[in-house]
Amino acid sequence: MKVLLSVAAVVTLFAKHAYAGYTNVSEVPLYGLSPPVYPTPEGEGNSSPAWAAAYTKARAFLAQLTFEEKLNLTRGYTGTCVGNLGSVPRLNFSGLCFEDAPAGIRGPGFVSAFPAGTHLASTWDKEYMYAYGKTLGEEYYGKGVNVALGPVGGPLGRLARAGRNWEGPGPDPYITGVQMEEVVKGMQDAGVIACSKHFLFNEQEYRRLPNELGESISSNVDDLTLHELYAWPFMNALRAGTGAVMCSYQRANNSYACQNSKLLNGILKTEFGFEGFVVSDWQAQQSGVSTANAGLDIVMPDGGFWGKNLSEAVTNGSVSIDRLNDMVTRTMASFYYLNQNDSYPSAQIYSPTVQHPILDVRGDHDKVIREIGAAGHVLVKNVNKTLPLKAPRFVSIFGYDAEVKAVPWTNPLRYGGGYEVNFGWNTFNGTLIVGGGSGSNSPPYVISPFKAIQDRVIADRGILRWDFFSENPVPEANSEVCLVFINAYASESFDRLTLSDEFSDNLVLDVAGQCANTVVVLHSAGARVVDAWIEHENVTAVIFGGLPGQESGHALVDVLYGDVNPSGKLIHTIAKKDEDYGNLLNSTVDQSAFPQQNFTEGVYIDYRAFDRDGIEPRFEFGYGLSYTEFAYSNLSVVQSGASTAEYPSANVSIVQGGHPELWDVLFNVTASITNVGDVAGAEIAQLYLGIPGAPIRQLRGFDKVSVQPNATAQVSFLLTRRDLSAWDVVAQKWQLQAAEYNVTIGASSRDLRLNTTLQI
Ligand SMILES: *[C@@H]1O[C@H](CO)[C@@H](O)[C@H](O)[C@H]1NC(C)=O
Ligand SMILES: *[C@@H]1O[C@H](CO)[C@@H](O)[C@H](O)[C@H]1NC(C)=O
Ligand SMILES: *[C@@H]1O[C@H](CO)[C@@H](O)[C@H](O)[C@H]1NC(C)=O
Ligand SMILES: *[C@@H]1O[C@H](CO)[C@@H](O)[C@H](O)[C@H]1NC(C)=O
Ligand SMILES: *[C@@H]1O[C@H](CO)[C@@H](O)[C@H](O)[C@H]1NC(C)=O
Ligand SMILES: *[C@@H]1O[C@H](CO)[C@@H](O)[C@H](O)[C@H]1NC(C)=O
Ligand SMILES: *[C@@H]1O[C@H](CO)[C@@H](O)[C@H](O)[C@H]1NC(C)=O
Ligand SMILES: *[C@@H]1O[C@H](CO)[C@@H](O)[C@H](O)[C@H]1NC(C)=O
Ligand SMILES: *[C@@H]1O[C@H](CO)[C@@H](O)[C@H](O)[C@H]1NC(C)=O
Ligand SMILES: *[C@@H]1O[C@H](CO)[C@@H](O)[C@H](O)[C@H]1NC(C)=O
Ligand SMILES: *[C@@H]1O[C@H](CO)[C@@H](O)[C@H](O)[C@H]1NC(C)=O
Ligand SMILES: CC(=O)N[C@H]1CO[C@H](CO)[C@@H](O)[C@@H]1O
Repeated sequence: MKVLLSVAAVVTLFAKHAYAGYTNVSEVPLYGLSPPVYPTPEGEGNSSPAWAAAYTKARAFLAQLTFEEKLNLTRGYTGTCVGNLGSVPRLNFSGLCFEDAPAGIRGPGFVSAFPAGTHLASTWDKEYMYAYGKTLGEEYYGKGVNVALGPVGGPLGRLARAGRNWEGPGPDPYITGVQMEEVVKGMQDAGVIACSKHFLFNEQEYRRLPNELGESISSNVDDLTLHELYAWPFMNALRAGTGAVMCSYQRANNSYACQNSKLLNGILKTEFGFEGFVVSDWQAQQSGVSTANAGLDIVMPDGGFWGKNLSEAVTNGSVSIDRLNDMVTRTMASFYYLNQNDSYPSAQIYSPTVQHPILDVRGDHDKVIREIGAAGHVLVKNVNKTLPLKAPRFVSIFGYDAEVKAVPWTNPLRYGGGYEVNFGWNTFNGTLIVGGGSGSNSPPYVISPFKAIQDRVIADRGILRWDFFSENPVPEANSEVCLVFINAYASESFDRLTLSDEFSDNLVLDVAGQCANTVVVLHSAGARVVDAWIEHENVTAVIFGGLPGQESGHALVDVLYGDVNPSGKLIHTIAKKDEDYGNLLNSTVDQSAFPQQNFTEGVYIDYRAFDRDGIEPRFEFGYGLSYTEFAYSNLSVVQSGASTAEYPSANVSIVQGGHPELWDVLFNVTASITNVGDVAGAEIAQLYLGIPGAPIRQLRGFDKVSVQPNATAQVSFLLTRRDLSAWDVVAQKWQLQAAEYNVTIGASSRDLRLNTTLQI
């Protein structure tokens, strides 16, 4: 692929490495502007033999198409799927079916409701991440869906109250990258094209689209932050082979993301060597010629600004025929890359108002959903071994979040909320298993906490008392344990107004005031502050239950009763109060015609900011308790044979995912983890790296090991060239520094157990 000299290189000549001389990145010349990068590099299939073979087939297919047929493969039509690519009936090509979403197919029956992305991330378990992608992919395959609209790696979670933070892993790019990579692999091993989204900087819902006030919000992000934070996880998704990428709604450096040539032609298709196709988010296209030339390949859900206009634009030369051919070649290459020409099932998505045959694609996915559900629960408080419960005979249950529903649903397809439910929390809507909007799913059933606990209490020959509605329930004096269930809802299309709500806090305080053994379970779509009651002497245990999907109650009971020893850890910082997130709390509520959101904090979001500013969180990133305890020892760092030259070699071709040497392993770091408690458990050991000039600690590895009591297991972290590099804005390359790097192994980002340094 051609090397394009980007204006970013010119912009950044003012600065060496970081933006030297500037304390405020928004004062760097041309900040907030998006340099032009044209033309779109043609997809070539150079990344691997599989891509090369796919391109050969795609070109042969293209060669048979008429002009009209080519145009048909760049746009959506109304149909049974959420997105329906035009067809070529003459050649028996029936188009491609696109469906939502990242946590389960949204809409049809007989599909599973998986845990949300944030819940999966809380497991810190690569095998679960892969299994999630694989089983979810099997469901898409079973329904004949060609393109699954996930996984999500953006929003990353810059703003604590942003509405869609729960769809993807969380505000750390490393764990987000690992999860995207594993989910893409799993989905595509099942045969479905993964569509990694949203590219890029879709960090708030407020004014994400143009409206009567004016254009959408512009996320203004400097080049270093683009690379080290927001685009980082997409590199993993691309390396894993993602066949599609979705461009986002909002503007990026004042140019709409779906017509942003720097992002699509420059970063994605040149620097990251993307071979597949870019599809617009639904109605995200804001112009015709500009989107085509900036690298958009498919517009959804209809013809948008293309259709007849694209035909005219190609005819009059505003868009080249090569660009049109490239759009179609890229799309068909992904189709062939996944071997979808080889007896892929035809799409069977029906409207719920039409009687149709049953197509059950769930297999035994409930098992892995339950396991991931349990592994994603995070125990944050457990006084005097309150948990696990020891077969209590008198159990009291309180709170709207304990049972499936308390009032009739207004829309049965939008379980747990949706676009239409515009409030920051949902008092009486029942237990929360997933957030709202297009990232929601369609549960075949929901195991509520109440159901699962009741089954367990019955087996223990106990009794239950419950009250889901009162604001001031009265526990019976005989209660051995009082379980209080609350939640924090969030959805696509609006940002949250608070990180807690008074109704729920009062409910906890009310129960705790009367019950000496109060256990709080909190289902939340994003961070939720808990300081109103966390230190209450009667609140003896607290579980962040996340968004666990259809097996919610089972997964919880597995943890509550100790059948599964909790090992989940927080994937975002829980602050003591909303304001501790500072400027990273709210979305920008800019009423101007060209609203701006300057990402002047750079890479300092979540724990990076709390560490820099010395703000003590309530629970830090990476925190979570177990029913046992672990000791850390034997830290060792072994350098591999790979080159530690300052930059990756110049004369190596880019493959999908970027420069291949970025993935060379330079160091192997190992440590020993000993279970010093009395029950078996799993520990997630975390590696934080101190790169000179960067935040004091950044996650660059994690490893989960199961360890029997008194036994020791080894954890290992492989540090790649990219892990150790900083983005050099002048050279436009990842760069190692001849310096000392701090290596810290911890049980969380603040519970640091082992230290060493490595020298490059
Ligand atoms: C950074 O500079 C911009 C533009 O001059 C200004 O609006 C903003 O307030 C500055 N931010 C800080 C934190 O100084
Ligand atoms: C954002 O940055 C631009 C460019 O430096 C500056 O003009 C503007 O005032 C900044 N906006 C805010 C809200 O800081
Ligand atoms: C374009 O796709 C639509 C929808 O599938 C189909 O009805 C139409 O026949 C196709 N047009 C051509 C030229 O093949
Ligand atoms: C399209 O399918 C029909 C029916 O299966 C078959 O007869 C025909 O040969 C196919 N055409 C092409 C171009 O593959
Ligand atoms: C924990 O148990 C010990 C011993 O029974 C007791 O002294 C202590 O008060 C308990 N702590 C709390 C916070 O309940
Ligand atoms: C804790 O619960 C007991 C009832 O068991 C109650 O008497 C006491 O006041 C509660 N403590 C607080 C601080 O509310
Ligand atoms: C933004 O945050 C502040 C607290 O820091 C709060 O007072 C204000 O109401 C918030 N605005 C919105 C729109 O949420
Ligand atoms: C890393 O080192 C450990 C301990 O020597 C070893 O078991 C493991 O295989 C190494 N991993 C790689 C990829 O070299
Ligand atoms: C490494 O840690 C030491 C001690 O905390 C600190 O002074 C130094 O700045 C750190 N170096 C880097 C590169 O983060
Ligand atoms: C662990 O080792 C200690 C000391 O040797 C021993 O007392 C204890 O019983 C062992 N625990 C288990 C669960 O094996
Ligand atoms: C790691 O190094 C820092 C700085 O020297 C020190 O404060 C800390 O105690 C060390 N941690 C461990 C676990 O050794
Ligand atoms: C669909 C539904 O029941 N929505 C309710 C959820 O809870 C809120 C807040 O109490 C109510 O206002 C909604 O009507």
